[in-house]
Amino acid sequence: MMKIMVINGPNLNMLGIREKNIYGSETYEGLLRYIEENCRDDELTFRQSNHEGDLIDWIQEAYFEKYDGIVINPGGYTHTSVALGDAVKAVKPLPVVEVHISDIAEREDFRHVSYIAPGCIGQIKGQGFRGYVMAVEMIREHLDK
Ligand code: CA2
Repeated sequence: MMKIMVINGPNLNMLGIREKNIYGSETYEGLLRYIEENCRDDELTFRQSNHEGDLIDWIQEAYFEKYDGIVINPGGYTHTSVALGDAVKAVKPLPVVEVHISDIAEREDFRHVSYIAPGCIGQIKGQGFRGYVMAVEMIREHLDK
């Protein structure tokens, strides 16, 4: 059993309300239920905030509270936040996996850049909600090695 923090960044609480063509029609609550149901063996802590500093505080909390890993969808901060990228690097060797519901490589150019990815053990994009479950599995495989 792993202790994993699942962090969602800005606007992900709006899932299922708008932009259903891009992110699907399921809500944020539906996302949490989906992850729970598919990661029954693990102890998951869910966090969501629209504020950059909250995300940084939680990354540090996961480190100090000895979590086994972090799954993070940093939302739009992915493409802007040096501070969030630094936070991920600061908690090394805690494994962090970056997740995007949509395929950011197939969208606008400004979404092709990630300030978070360099500190992560992996990035999963374009797999919908399943990406979060794949990220937990990626952490498990990383720790098993
Ligand atoms: O594909 C993803 O998961 C993203 O991280 C989602 C971010 C976006 O800025 C990234 O480039 C890719 C945005 C999340 C906004 O979610 C909404 C959901 C419903 C309605 C409006 C926004």
